[in-house]
Amino acid sequence: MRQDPPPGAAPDWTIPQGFERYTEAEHAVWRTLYARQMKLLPGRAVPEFLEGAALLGMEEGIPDFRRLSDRLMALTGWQVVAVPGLVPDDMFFEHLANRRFVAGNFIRKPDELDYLEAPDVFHDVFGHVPLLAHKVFADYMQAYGKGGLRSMGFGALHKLARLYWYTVEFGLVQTGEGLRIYGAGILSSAGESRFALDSPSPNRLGFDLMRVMRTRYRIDAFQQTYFVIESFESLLQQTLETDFAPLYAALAALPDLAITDILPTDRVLTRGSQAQAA
Ligand code: HBI
Ligand code: FE
Repeated sequence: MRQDPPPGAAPDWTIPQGFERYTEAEHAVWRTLYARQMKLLPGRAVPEFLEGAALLGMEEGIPDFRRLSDRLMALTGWQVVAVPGLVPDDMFFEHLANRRFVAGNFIRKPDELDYLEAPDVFHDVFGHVPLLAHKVFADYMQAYGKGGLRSMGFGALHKLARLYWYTVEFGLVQTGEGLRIYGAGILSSAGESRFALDSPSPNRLGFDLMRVMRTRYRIDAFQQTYFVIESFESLLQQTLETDFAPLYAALAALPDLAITDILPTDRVLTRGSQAQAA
């Protein structure tokens, strides 16, 4: 069954950003969140994220998606388009497959700076867009969108959604300087930016494609397990070179893994105490 877009939205679910309608108070919420994250993220975020944010210029207030898209188009051929909230999976993948990132145009209220509900413009744009200025990551996002469309033919969307969750939203990466954050769900959260790297509570495990697609996730609290990639190049290579069809067939016969399971085959960087989750 195909969901219809809400009134005022185009058939592809996009809406005008309405940049002119933002109030000074809404821009101020953005600046508060931006300043808070930029104090935390040097030395925590992957350098490519910080470079992307600087290149795109996001410090003055909620960015105008037209200006953002112009800059991004010149760098990696991506655009940012506004949507009213969550869009259906097939529409989401369709946009990614065409190098369009969908972003909510609304911003959280000043008294809910740590809110977790529907992704707002700060999560979507601050969290996700800087890495779209990086060529390899930008290609990974498009490959994910194409893979998403294919996964629907195998009834395997919920398995592939876990890959998005544990990479694009909550991924960590190994660098010469130590672990760094690249997942947008972490980068846009003050609490989780600290927790993901510093806390002894969560597991930190080496990334493995099959392993990740078997692992459930939670959306209502800090993660209890993070997966660590070696590089964006290796992540992209694994997704481009893998034929997912046999993986989906194998996954259908394997039980799901609980969020905190650790397998004998896992490369364990941190065996978490899970004290935070108790
Ligand atoms: N819609 N606006 C929006 N943002 C998302 O991140 C999103 C979505 N629709 C579906 C979706 N994500 C999922 O399919 C992915 O998490 C896999
Ligand atoms: Fe997100």
